[in-house]
Amino acid sequence: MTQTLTSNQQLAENCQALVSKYGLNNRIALIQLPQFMMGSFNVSVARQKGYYVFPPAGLMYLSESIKHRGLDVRIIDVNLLLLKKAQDQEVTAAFFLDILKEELDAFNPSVVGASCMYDTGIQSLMLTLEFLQKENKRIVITGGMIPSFEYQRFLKQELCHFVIRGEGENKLNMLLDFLHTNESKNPHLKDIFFKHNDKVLESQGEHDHKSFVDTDMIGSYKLINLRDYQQAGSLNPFSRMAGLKDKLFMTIQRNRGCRAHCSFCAVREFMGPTVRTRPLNLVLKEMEYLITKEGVSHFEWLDDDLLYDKDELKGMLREIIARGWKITWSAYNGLIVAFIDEELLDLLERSGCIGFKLGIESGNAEMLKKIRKPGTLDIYRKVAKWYPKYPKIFVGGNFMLGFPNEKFRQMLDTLRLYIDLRLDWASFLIVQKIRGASAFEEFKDYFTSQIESKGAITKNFIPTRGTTDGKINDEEHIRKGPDVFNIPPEAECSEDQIKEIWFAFNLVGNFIFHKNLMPGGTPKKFISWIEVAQIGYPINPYMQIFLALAYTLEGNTAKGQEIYLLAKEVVAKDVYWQERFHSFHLDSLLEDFPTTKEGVYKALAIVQKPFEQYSPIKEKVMEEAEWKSRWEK
Ligand code: B12
Ligand code: SF4
Repeated sequence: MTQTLTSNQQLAENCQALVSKYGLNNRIALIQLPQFMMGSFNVSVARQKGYYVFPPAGLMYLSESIKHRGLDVRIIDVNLLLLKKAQDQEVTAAFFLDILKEELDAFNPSVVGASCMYDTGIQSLMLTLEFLQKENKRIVITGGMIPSFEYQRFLKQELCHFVIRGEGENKLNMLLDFLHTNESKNPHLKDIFFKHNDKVLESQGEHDHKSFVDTDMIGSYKLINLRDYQQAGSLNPFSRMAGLKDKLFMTIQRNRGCRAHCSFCAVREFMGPTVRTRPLNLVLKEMEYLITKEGVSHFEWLDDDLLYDKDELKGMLREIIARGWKITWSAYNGLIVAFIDEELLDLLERSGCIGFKLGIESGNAEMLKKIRKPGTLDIYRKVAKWYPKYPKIFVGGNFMLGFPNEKFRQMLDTLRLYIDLRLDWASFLIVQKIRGASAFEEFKDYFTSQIESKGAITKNFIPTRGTTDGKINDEEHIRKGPDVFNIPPEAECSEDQIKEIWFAFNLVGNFIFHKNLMPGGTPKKFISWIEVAQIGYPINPYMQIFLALAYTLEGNTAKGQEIYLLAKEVVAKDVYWQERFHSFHLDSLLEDFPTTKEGVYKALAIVQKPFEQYSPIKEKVMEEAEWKSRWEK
C-alpha cells in the first residue's frame, strides 16, 4: 500500500539524502527510449526508414516547463541515435544501451529522467533503469504511461528514485524545487512517488491536470534536430506518403485528454476526466514557426480527441487555409466518428489533410456497447457515405480483434463492416491488455508477469510486426488459412488462433476485396499506401503481388511485371509463403499473372470466390466512380 503524506517532509528528507549521496550539478538529461520492439529489430527495415521515429514531444514539454530554472537540459533520444547508427552499421537493438552510456558519460547529468509510454517499451525501460541502478551515480526519475501504473514495483526494486505519475510538467518542477532548495513555493502536488524507510510514499497536495494549456513549445525545438528525424525513420505510413526524401515532419498537439471512456483505453485514467485545449494562437504560432523557420511541411496530430471543440477546430482549419501554407497533415490517432460532419471533411481536405484513421474498433453492435465506444453501426454507415466525396483524403479505420470474451461471430461482423464501409484501409489490431483500462482490471497477474519477465512476454498488436521476418508463428492445433472461417460462431478464441484470424481478415479485407482493386476503384490510392506500408515488411510477397495487380490496373504493366517477379522469387524460396499462397488460392496469380485490366478483374474474381459472402462491395464501388473522376481532375 502506498501511504499518502500529511506533509512533504519525507519528500524533503529523501531529496536531501539523494543530493548528499550523488551531488547536484545543473545538468538534467531526459531520455527517449526505442519505439520498436527489441526482439523484432531488423536493420534492413531501419535502412528503409521503416521504424517509428517520433520526436520526443513529452520530453520537449517537460524541458519547456523547466526552462525558467536555467538548467542545462539535454534530450537523449536513443531511439533516434540507434536508428541513425543502423543506417550504415550492423547494430543490434541492445546497442541502444551503449549509446546511452556514451551520451551520459559525455554530458554527466546528476538528474536523469526516462520516459516509457507503452508495453513494448518495458523491456528497454527496465534495461535502462537496471543500468542506471548499477551505475549508481545519478538521481533517477521515470514517468509516462507504464511507470505511472508500475510505480510500486519499480520503487520497491529500487530501479529508480522517483516515479512521476501522469502529466509531468508541474510535478517535475515541484520535485526539482525540493532537490534544489528542499522546499517548493508553488502549490504542492500529488503523484510524485518515492521510497522512504522501506515504504512507497506519495507526495501530498492537489491532483494536477492543468499542465499544457498555455505552453509555448517553440523554445524546445533547439533541443532537437528535425532533419535527423527525417533521415532516420518516419512517423507512420502517412508521413511516408507525404514524402520521405525531402519533407521534414513534426508532431503537434492541440488537446490533451478525451471525452470518451472506452473500456480498453487508459487515456482518461492517465490524463484525467477533462479535455484541455491549447489556445488557437499558440498552436498556429508553433505551426508557423515550424513551417517558416524549421522547414516543416508535414504535421501529425498527437491529440487523443482531435475533434474536441469542433467549432474552434474548424476555425483553426479555416485559418490554415487562409494562410495558404503549403503543408500536408494527418491524424493517425483514430478520430471519433460520431463527431465528423461534411463541413469538417471539406475543411480537412482543403487545409492539407492527406489521411486520418477512425476509431471504429468493432462491427458488432453489442460489442460496441460493451466497450463503451462512442459510435454505433448506423453512425459509422451514415458518415461512411461522405468519405468518397473527399477522395484526396486516405481514410483508414482501426479495428480490434480479441476483446475479452469476444466470440468469433462478433469478429466476423468486424470484417463485414470494414468491407461494407469501403474505407481505404483497415488496421486490424489485436487487443492488448493495457494498464489503467477498465476492461483489463482483472489481468493484474499478466501485468505482474510482464514486469517480472522484464517485458519479454509483451506481444505486438500487429502479429507480423512482432517477429524479425514478418511471419507469424506456425502453431499446431489451430485453424489456419481460410479454415479460420470454419471456427464455430460462438467460439472464444485463443491468442494464437486470433493471430491466424488476424492474418485471414487482413488478407481478405485489405487485399482480396480491396475496393480500389475492383471495377470503379482507385488503384492509385492502393499503390500509394502499399508502397509506403511495405517498407515495414520488406519481404511480404502478398503485399507485392497485390501491388503488382494495382500497377497493372493503372496501365503500368512493366512495373506490375517487375513486382510480380519479385513476389514469385520470394515465394519460390520459402515454404511458409508457399503454404500461405496455396491456402488462399493466391498461387493462381503466381502461375498466370494478368497483364491487362480485364485480366486483373478476372484473376481476382477467382481468388474472391470462396470468400464472396463477406463482400457486398462491388456495387458500392461503382457508385464511387463519379467521385473518382472529380479527384482525377
Ligand atoms: C505518439 C504515440 C506513439 C508513438 C511513439 C511515442 C513515444 N514518445 O514513444 C508510436 C507511434 C511509436 C506509438 C506506438 C504505440 N503506442 Co502510442 N501513442 C502515441 C500518442 C498518440 C502520443 C504520445 C505523445 O507524444 N503525447 C504527447 C506528450 C506531450 O505527452 P506524453 O508523451 O504522454 O508525455 C507526458 C507524460 O506522459 C509525462 N511523461 C512522459 N515521459 C516522462 C518522463 C519523465 C521523467 C517524467 C517526469 C514525465 C514523463 O509527462 C509528459 C508531459 O506531460 C499516445 C496518445 C496520446 N495522445 O498521448 C499514444 C499512446 C501512448 N500509445 C499507446 C499504445 C498502446 C501504443 C502501442 C503499444 C499500440 C498502438 N495501438 O498504438 C504502440 C507500440 C509501438 C511499438 N513500438 O510496437 C497508448 C498507451 C496506453 C497504455 N496504457 O499503454 C496511448 C496512450 C494511446 C491510446 N489511446 O491508448 N505511440
Ligand atoms: S475515443 Fe480513443 S482516446 Fe478516447 S477513450 Fe476511446 S480509445 Fe481512448
